[in-house]
Amino acid sequence: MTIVNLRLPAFLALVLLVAAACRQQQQTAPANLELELTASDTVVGETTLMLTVRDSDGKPLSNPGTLSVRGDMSHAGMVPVFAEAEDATDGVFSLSFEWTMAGSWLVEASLERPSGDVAGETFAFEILTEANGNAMAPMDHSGMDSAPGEASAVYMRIKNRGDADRVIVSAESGAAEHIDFHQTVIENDIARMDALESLVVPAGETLELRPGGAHIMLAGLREDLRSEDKFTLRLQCGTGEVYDLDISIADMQMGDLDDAIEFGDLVFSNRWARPARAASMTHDDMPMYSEGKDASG
Ligand SMILES: [Cu+2]
Repeated sequence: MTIVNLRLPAFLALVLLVAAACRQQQQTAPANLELELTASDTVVGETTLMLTVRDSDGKPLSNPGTLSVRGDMSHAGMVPVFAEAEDATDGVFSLSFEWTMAGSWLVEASLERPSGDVAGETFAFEILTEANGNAMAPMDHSGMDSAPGEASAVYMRIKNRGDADRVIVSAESGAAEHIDFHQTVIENDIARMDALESLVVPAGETLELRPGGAHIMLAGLREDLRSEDKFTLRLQCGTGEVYDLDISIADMQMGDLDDAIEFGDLVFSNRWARPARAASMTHDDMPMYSEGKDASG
């Protein structure tokens, strides 16, 4: 079992907070406290988070206070996962948590001291699917150059002016190796993504792909998707037609783009994707961490 602790320098955490765009909370620096967060597992599913609180001398605090954590996916506007713990043993909180999806997570730990002061810190985790969990090692987030590949999602509106349903069965692009159709499902305040076999655009209706709903997921990016750039996505209909669409890369959900393209009965508009970083893996900048080793630096 791999234990990972990827501590973000405060400035980088802020950069990521800005990049995440949907996050609203600012963080407070720990006041003379050292927080360390580890996870028993970094594959999708249940895990135990352990937060250790030490004083400025490195000694575990006997009565640190009350801990609450909030985990957010760094993409796709997912619903956060919350957990709380009131009791710490020898300065260590242990709480049950669930990685609801694979991808980049930011876990924000807020510690309310008995005095009422709040200390907070944000930690990054790269969560893998069960299938690739053994094949890939977690990577350091502290240097932007060695960030693991992120996922992106494409959103758009597809209007069907015809009187037959249209079914989009596949998508491909030079921008990413893996492209899937997903539907975000929220149950008991936990979000997950279900795979969709196809995107159905009923006759006379408009299908809206949007954050928190159906979307086209890009993984295994071949290059960084940078804000204000574009890339081409090809969708294929069950009847064989292909639609080559230019997709705008944008930092956050924007208003309507004036970009309607018509292919027969179908009109594609408001096509955008989230910026995301491709993996940059060279041996020099890919630190590996062994069990329990503190990866912060
Ligand atoms: Cu998805």
